[in-house]
Amino acid sequence: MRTVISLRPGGLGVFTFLIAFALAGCSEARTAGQPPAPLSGPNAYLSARALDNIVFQPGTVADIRPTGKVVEVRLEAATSRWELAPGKVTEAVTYNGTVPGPTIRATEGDTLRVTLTNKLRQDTSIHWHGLHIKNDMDGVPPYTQAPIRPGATFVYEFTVSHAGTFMYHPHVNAVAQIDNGLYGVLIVDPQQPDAPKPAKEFTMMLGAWNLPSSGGMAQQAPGETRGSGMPDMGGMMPGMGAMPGMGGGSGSGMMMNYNWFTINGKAFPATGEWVVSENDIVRVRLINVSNLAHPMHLHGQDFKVIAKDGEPLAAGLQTVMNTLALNSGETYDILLLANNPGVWVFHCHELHHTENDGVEPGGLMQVIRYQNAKTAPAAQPAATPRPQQPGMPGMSH
Ligand SMILES: [Cu+2]
Repeated sequence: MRTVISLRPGGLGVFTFLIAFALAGCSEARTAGQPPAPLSGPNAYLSARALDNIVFQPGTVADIRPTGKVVEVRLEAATSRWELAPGKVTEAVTYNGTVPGPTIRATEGDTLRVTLTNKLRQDTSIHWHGLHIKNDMDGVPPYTQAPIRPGATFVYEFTVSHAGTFMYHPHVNAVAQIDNGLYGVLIVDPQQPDAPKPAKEFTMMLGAWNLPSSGGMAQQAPGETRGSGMPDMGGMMPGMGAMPGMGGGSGSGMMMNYNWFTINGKAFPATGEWVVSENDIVRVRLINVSNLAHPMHLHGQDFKVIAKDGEPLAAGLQTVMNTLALNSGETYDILLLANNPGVWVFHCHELHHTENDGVEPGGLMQVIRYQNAKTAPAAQPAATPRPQQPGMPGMSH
């Protein structure tokens, strides 16, 4: 049978439309992965469609084979003093003395060999969150291995399964160990480069801490049940009682009284600034290791979500948005196109998470500064004290 294409006027219209559509699709396929034509002019930032031209094409190969290359890492779990923000130092639990621990970066198919020495006074392990690995390397005592005892060393060795944004963390007394800083970023690169190649890449690992309060609760809402609302709880905060190296509580009685929130181990303003240039394509890897959800909101421009839990999203699922909620244990990769010069913030929109122990601004707030962009002049001191607003909803006093 032959297929007859009607050339009646109406049919022609549809046919032409289909051809145009197909050509548009081809043209998109040809340019996919290429940097977009730079937008120019003072109003370039007004285009809501600027990200449409950027289609992420992952470089991960379909048939991943071992590369024969070995990536060797030595980790030491120990308690260390760690500064979350200027003047705020805590006794943290760390890999190699920092929060997060060292970023481990390998290529899919590499052998990753990690030697972990446990300098804590309690058991630990490492779980490779998101990787497809052999069961005995998954780090979950007592099922896949015996717990790593204080003073002991354990070697994890496995073939890195696939590209993406992942993390590593203990799977023993996990609340106490993770909430006090024991975690790290694991980035696996594809065997062929992703496209487009970003001009800048940043990683944002979100953590929450349950620390003795200094009583700052100026912004605390009624009904909030954080430790800062109960001053006499300070001395018995589990952040201390369950601290490895300080007696080794189980952590099971820990309350969800998180009062410090960190990006890569630092609370604003210690989060620093990301500097970008106009028309940069910027890739951000977001990782939520905390026990809370964080709706991360970007000012001034949108971003495109390109991967979830390490898995690249198909072109049609790469969604443009400005607020991305990360649940506990999730990772996302996003691309943004820097087309709106200025100084912008990328912050958690659960606004208690942009406080340091109840005081704003703090916590999960990242400044993105376009090169040479200026910060607004500092405010003048108020001429008169602000009036009390005792009945104001949402205020604690
Ligand atoms: Cu949050």
